[in-house]
Amino acid sequence: MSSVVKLLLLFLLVVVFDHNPNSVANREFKFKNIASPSKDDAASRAKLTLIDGDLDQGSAELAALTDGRLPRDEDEPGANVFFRAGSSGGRFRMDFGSVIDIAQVNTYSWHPNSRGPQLYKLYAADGSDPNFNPDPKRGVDPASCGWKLIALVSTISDRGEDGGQYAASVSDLGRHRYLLFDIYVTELYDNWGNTFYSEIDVIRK
Ligand SMILES: [Ca+2]
Ligand SMILES: [Ca+2]
Repeated sequence: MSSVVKLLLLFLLVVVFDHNPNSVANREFKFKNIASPSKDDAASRAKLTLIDGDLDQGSAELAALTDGRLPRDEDEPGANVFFRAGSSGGRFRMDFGSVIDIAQVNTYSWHPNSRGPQLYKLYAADGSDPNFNPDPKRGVDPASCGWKLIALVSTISDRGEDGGQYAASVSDLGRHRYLLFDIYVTELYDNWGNTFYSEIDVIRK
């Protein structure tokens, strides 16, 4: 495949966002353009591993990202996964055990202010690259060790309207065994910019 065609394919990847403002967000996680979180998707059987960064003391375990359970209200730390307050985020890996054809990756978050929006880079790999490094820490570009950058996902609004429930959906990722989530803080004004991630769904083709 020529590099021009590859470039075009990269831009054809569709990323969709959705937002329920504080006034209407509720435990049902219903969105206009993105399906509600699922209990029974490929992520629910995947193995999650923290690669870099520390989860906050008040955060749930990584497994809460794929347990199909959702927070019942807008500020429920124990039902969300978030990196340590004051840190700049971190990285975790999802391993499906074998290569699967991924139709969608959907990420869901909920918080009444700056920990609501999402900002992350999504990478994928099939593990076949001889230089594949499953654990690239911050400072190592995953694209230099067998990972492919799939998308930069940002639901951050320029209207300063931060709170509520967010969903982001990346489509048509192709065939991969691993996903790497490189998670960033959404703001640096204070220590409270690490997103409350409630669930991540991976939908097979
Ligand atoms: Ca799920
Ligand atoms: Ca969950």
